[in-house]
Amino acid sequence: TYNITRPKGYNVSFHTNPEMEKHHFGQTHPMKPWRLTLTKSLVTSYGMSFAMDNYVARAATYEELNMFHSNDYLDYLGTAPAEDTPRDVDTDKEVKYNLGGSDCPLFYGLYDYCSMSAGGSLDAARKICAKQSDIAVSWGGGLHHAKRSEASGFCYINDIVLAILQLLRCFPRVLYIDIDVHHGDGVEEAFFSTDRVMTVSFHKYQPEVFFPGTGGLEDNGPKSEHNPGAHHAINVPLNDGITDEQYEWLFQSIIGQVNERFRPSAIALQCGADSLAGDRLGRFNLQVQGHAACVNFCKKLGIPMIIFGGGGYTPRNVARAWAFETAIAIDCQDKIDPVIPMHTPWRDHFHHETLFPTLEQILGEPRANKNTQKRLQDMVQHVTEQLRFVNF
Ligand code: ZLV
Ligand code: CA
Ligand code: ZN
Repeated sequence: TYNITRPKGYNVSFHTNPEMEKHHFGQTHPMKPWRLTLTKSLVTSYGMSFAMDNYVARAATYEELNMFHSNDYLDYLGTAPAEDTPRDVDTDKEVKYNLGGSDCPLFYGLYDYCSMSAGGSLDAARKICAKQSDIAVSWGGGLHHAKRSEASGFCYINDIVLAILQLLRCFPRVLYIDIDVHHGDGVEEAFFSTDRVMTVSFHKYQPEVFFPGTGGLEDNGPKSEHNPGAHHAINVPLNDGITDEQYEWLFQSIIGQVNERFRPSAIALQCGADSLAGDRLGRFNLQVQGHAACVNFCKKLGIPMIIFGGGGYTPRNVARAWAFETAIAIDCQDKIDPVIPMHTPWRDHFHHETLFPTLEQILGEPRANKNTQKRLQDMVQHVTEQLRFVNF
């Protein structure tokens, strides 16, 4: 029934590692690597795999992880537990590296999980650099909070930073865009002092209440004008309940301007799906269509791009969004039937049986929208003023 063909004039690559999906953060932890299995199930059932180059990426090596992360941190990460095996716990180090708490538990196979996530994103970056791919997809990546020597917010290894470092070997300027509901603090920090990477994060902002509490409108990079990174961090702090219509307007106004001033030669787009309505941790009212419109807008800029996953804690909605965004990447979004194919494995998980459930189906009663149009306009104005300082 589906006749999904390769996109005309460009090439899409899809980077996965099915071993990654088998890892567990623990019964009550919201991060479920299994959502990747559900995503792959939809992508395959719609026949999209025939339209892309599919790669099972090798795990990243220690040396590759070491391009961003410190030796002492990686060495401790490497001691992550084997189930029921006694090990030396160094409490001081666990505190220092933020490992073993409830956000970043030390679970069985942790090091493998991290190196596979990074392996997929690095593979994506290599294919973009080699011009073998124009849009490379790494749904197992997007772990934007990890720091050089510290785990944070379910993220241990910052695969995005590693992939961008790879892109910087062959492209003069990389634009990082982050539509996860959380602030992309780890990526922002890593490239804080360079004018070769501009970072733009859209997120819920309510310090002291919502993680990680950084990313205010006025936080635009180093305060010293002598630092090349000045004005190269853009933050779009939002309130609960933002709608598709507002988000699309904001995204297009901001990214449109950023593209004109910064002229990126490659894009890294983090597509955290916790910005969708009904997410277990998120607070927005975005539907798959509004989330995916961001991917479509970036695609139409015609610049080589890596698409990463990220957050997303209601697995059925994560899979819907990432499958539809894969369809946008291969330009078959108008060909696919919103009714989820009958032969889709785990089809009963999608209880509305459609790729696009209505807000009412997702939420019952939609969440109150606390974003005024005036505030959104002021934010666009602020970004316009920041970008006056940006000249490549
Ligand atoms: O989606 O967590 O609020 C990329 C991403 O951006 C916190 N963490 C931290 C700061 C001190 N705490 C509380 C500790 C929480 C313990 C475990 C949960 C368990 C069950 C349900 C929700 C949470 C939770 N944790 C909700 N928000 C947090 C954040 C971390 C959010 C990371 C987002 C990661 C993958
Ligand atoms: Ca974000
Ligand atoms: Zn998130």
